[in-house]
Amino acid sequence: MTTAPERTADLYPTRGATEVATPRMDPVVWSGAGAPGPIAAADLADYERDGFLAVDQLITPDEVETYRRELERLTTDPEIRADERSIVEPQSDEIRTVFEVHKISEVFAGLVRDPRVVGRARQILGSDVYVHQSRINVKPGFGATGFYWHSDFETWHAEDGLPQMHTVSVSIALTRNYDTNGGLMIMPGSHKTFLGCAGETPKDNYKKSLQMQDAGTPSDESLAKFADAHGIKLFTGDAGSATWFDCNCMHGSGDNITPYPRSNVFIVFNSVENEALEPFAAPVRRPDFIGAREFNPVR
Ligand SMILES: O=C(O)CCC(=O)C(=O)O
Ligand SMILES: [Fe+2]
Repeated sequence: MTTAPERTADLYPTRGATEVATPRMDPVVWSGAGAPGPIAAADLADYERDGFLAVDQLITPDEVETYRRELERLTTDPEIRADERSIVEPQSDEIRTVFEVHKISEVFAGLVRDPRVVGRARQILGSDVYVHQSRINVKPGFGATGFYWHSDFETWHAEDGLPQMHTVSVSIALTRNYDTNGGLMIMPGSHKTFLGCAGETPKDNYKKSLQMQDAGTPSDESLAKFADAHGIKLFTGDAGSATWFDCNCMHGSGDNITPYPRSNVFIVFNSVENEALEPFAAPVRRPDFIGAREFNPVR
């Protein structure tokens, strides 16, 4: 098994024989208090405590239209459908996710560079940032499957080699999030504990885990403990609203059996000071379109 070089201590052990909880060793907000940026000081303090920050209207209705059209174009283009970047629903065979949209679409590349977007990421992480992953998620309704509970950092550490919790995600709603159509749920405050999961990572785990999570899945007992301690918050809001959340939040989403689609664009910013190393707990790296290996700062 390939492991990270000896000199890089593994702060967050995972995928061993048993589940292990480790207290977070890293800051949540990496810039000093009062650091300039689009996020107000009080909101930054809430983000530190809860691990997330909801923004009611990050982009305007006109912009939502632009991004929604682009999502439509990408998910109906046969060439993109055939590309390895596209993941389809296990049941219906419909496109569920397209990765690396900031590379295959000028429109989404522009969104990443938008000061309202990258500015908040820089402010939270206190440094220049690059895109570790970007994707559009489509939950068309009438039975699209959800994402089981997980910490993104658990996977990015184990399988992509991110050494520290110096990473933030933004999920921008392109359709309205009701309380019924499979919206994002986060356990507030869960980002302060790292839950190392039990079980070795199979080779090519990502192919399966992108459709249905297996390795890197917390036990029922731990999820119950986390939920009792932290509660569960569901994010609702209009298209154009956004949820910023720390890489170690325990989060997931349910199936969408309503007729109302739920689509979003999802961008993961990592600090340039936290470049991906070798996987900490997996035999091989995941492909670059899932975990970037170019660390060029967003300009
Ligand atoms: O937006 C969602 O439903 C959750 C997606 C998610 O957790 C992920 O893409 O890692
Ligand atoms: Fe996630």
